[in-house]
Amino acid sequence: MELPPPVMDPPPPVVDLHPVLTPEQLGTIQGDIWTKGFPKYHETYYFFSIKTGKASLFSQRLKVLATQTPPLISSLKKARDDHNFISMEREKYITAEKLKGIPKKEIHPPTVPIANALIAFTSKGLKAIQDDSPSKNLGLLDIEDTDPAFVAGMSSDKVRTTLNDPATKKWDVLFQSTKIHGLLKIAGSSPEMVKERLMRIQVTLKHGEAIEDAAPTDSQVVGWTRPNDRGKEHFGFEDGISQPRMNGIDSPDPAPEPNMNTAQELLIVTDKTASENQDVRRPAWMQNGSFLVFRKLEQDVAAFECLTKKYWAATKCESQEQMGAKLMGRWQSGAPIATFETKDTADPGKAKVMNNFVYGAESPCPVSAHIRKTNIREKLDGNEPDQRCRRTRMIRNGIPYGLDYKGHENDGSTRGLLFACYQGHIEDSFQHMQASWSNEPTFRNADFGHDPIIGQVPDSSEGKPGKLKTSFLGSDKSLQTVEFAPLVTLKGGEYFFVPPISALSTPLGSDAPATGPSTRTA
Ligand code: N7H
Repeated sequence: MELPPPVMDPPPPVVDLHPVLTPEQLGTIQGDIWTKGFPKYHETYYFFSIKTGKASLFSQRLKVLATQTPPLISSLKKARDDHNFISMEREKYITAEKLKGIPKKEIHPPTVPIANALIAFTSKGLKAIQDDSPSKNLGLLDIEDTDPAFVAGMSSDKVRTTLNDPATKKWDVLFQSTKIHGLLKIAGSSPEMVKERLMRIQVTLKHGEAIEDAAPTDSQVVGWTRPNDRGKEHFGFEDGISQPRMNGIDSPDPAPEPNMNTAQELLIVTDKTASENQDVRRPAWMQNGSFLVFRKLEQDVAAFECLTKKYWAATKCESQEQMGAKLMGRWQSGAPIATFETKDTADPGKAKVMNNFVYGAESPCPVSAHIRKTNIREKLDGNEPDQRCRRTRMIRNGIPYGLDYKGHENDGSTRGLLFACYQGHIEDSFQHMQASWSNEPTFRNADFGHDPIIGQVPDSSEGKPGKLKTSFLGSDKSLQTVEFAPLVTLKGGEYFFVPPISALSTPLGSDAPATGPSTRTA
């Protein structure tokens, strides 16, 4: 007798209980503060200064910028609509080409011309606006206790010491400037689209009259998605796979706990307290804004390749690629080593969406690997509760800069990542991740050492650059350790606040003073 098919339990529904982003929030939160961020092939960061004595004029121009139609500063809604439009246009093009009998491989949809912009301020920039307009009350005193790192700035001794950052004299001249008040982050489909959008915003903000370049040298930093390896950063790995998801704009993450479904207050400033610090005090206008950490991180690709080439056999890895994957936690395709232990998968498309894994005592992913140091993906016993891990959540929307490395050790070029991440609280997120996890050799296990990709160590007492020490298990489960000079070097950066678009009109912006009747006589 044939048995009836077994009755299977339906899969448990994916529940995301976090509050949904409202239409008002989609219209006022700036559009890069999202997993997908601005669609882009090219991106320019322009750092500006509000001219001394010109903050009132700047505020007036800011209001003009905020209220222009069509908007020059993009909201989340605009970024989402752009992504949808691009997908639709691609689909339309592919369908039309297929109907003409063109094989799929030969179909290359044209790039949709698009540009988007974000504006952000340093604490010095907010202070400049406040000081010049006594009638404004930005409530900045309130944030000194809650957001001390933002108020101090990335170049302050306190922040640099916390992060083991190099001395500012080793930074690019632009970031040694003490006059960085604001940032325009412009992303687009082509350098021309980006340039045009930047110029229009500079004209609106009266460049030369109300604002000026933050440094006497070039005040722009330019990045692009690598033409031959779109999506991959310079060490050759697919980036931007694992990102937090917000209810109301992303589909829920079906992965088991701890998954990437993330409460709004961890990524944007809301009226909720996300911090352990219960006494969070921020003025109401900051709600729906987010803190942006920008770091220009130079990557020594020759050193990375040399390290894995020299040591993979000695450290009992199966291949040079496997050693790289042990350092990163993912193979170059993006496939996690937690799931694919011995070799990369032939299906990188599948691997790309494969964020559905957790670690455990037997995981093949070393606890020192970059992605395991920066996202623990397991409930921790001891003193780091799961909630602590969640509070480090950040949206990463960086872009590579510099020419591709072609295998000549001293090729005279520099390259790296323009790292940008958004979060609701810098101390809980970026700072905790970098200082207490990646730089901390005893986190989570004293045997495994530093994060080999972004770990930073202070110089020795004789002023010599420090070395990273990182360990992983070889194929025979023996502990293997490598020691090397850091592969990534900070060339400068800054902390910014990205206000909601509504705050650009009030209180940061203001109306032009009413002009009285003309006194001019004919
Ligand atoms: Fe990292 N890389 O391209 O090699 N990073 N990162 N990162 N990073 C990740 O999973 C890289 C940096 C995080 O949820 C991947 O999306 C490089 C800083 C976090 O599983 C790759 C640099 C900080 C994750 C890289 C750099 C972080 C992550 C895998 C510097 C924060 C998600 C792709 C030059 C302090 C972890 C992915 C998760 C993933 C690279 C910097 C954080 C390939 C080259 C400074 C949270």
